[in-house]
Amino acid sequence: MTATTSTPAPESATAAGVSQRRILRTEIPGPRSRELHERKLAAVSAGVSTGLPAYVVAGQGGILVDADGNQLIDFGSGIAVTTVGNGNRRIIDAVSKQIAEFTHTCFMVNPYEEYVAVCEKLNELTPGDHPKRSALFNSGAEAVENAVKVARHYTGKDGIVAFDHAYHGRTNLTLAMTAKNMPYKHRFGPFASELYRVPMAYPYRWPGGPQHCADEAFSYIIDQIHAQIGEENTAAVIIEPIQGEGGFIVPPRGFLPALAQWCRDHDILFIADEVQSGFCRSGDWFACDDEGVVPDLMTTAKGIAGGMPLAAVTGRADIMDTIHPGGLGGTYGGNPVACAAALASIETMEQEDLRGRARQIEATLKDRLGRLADTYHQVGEIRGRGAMVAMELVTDRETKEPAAALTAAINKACHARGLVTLTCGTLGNVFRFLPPLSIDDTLLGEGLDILEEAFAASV
Ligand code: PLZ
Repeated sequence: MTATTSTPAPESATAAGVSQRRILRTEIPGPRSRELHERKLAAVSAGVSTGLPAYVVAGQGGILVDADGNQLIDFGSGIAVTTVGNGNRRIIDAVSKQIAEFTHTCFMVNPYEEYVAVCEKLNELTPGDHPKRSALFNSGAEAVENAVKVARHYTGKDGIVAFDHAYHGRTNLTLAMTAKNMPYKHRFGPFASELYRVPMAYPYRWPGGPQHCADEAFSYIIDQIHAQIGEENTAAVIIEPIQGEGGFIVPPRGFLPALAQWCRDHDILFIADEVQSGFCRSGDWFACDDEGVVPDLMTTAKGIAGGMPLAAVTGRADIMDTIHPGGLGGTYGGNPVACAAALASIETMEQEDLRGRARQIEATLKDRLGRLADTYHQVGEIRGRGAMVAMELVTDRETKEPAAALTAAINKACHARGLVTLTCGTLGNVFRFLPPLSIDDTLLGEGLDILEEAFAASV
């Protein structure tokens, strides 16, 4: 089965080099990758694991080339990072030019235009017409840390509310906000204090049923904040508008606007963590756009700079500007090469309508996954938006018992066939799709054919 329409990959994605075809020359991983993996085991901490140890030597559009010359179809984008695709001509040119000019000054010492231009773009593209300011950092976790710093400083309050199934990073403060124990938190505590967790509005598993999820979750959460923390002690509520690592959980319509409004009514900041869902991934610039939710602060990273490390906090000018000069920063934050990549990546998103492309990918994914669901009772739910779609697997649709072993088996079977796939979910039973938006329809269709094969071979 292949996708019905065939859209050629955007021009800048296929500028040179790697053919957009899956090629299997050896088993996966092949001998050269296995050799490299031996070296990895001897040199790299065991704590840093690799999902598919086929060592990459090149990448372009929807293809990753490994050390044995295999060409793998990429359905992961390095966890939602290479949204514009590897080998993007605009990024290569912008980064090469910037490297030749200068690579680093530290913006806090000697400033440069690229940093300012990225902040201008962020202020323009993020939700809301109000005056905004941004600050740049290196990683999603660092952006989240800084959003919390800003929220506490501005409100003079300590309490931060995060959700079940949340993922916000691996630093000590963000681990306190991340929900899942294994592998993230296990024996890494004690964690930062004044972090509180409330249930997520998770329609598929909401005890009262999906139709009651928005209202019941909202009232339960605000009651808990009132009773256990107190609005007057709560600085911010932080939420991923579509949860990423926790299982691509999409809150029901109405939940996010109600929560944002309640926060506004109680002088609590509403922080949207769009590190994974942002920058066209969900079919909008940001997942908040879908229901017109305007956060006070937003964190971004990943897709912003096409693989160069860059992250940001963007927020209301009155909040961001209460911080004293020197209160925010870091040696590398807003590195000029990363900023050049961000400007090129945002230009690509604008020029090639990658929001539209994400929606086309959503239609193809949902159509093909829907057919899988007609065949296999293990597909419990298909959800997500744009090129951020997942299926939750269960052993039985009635009991909704999570099928983590099956999820892992299908993932492995995809890998063996040259398809780079990722799983997620607190219970390890969610299969997620995060292809680069520069993938062409033929590769997307072939990847989904492989998924069907892998599913059939694993059930
Ligand atoms: N907030 C919503 O998705 C990173 C992590 C993978 P960093 N998600 C992928 C892993 O196992 O480490 C993420 C996210 C959301 C924050 C982060 C953290 O971003 O750039 O990894 O620090």
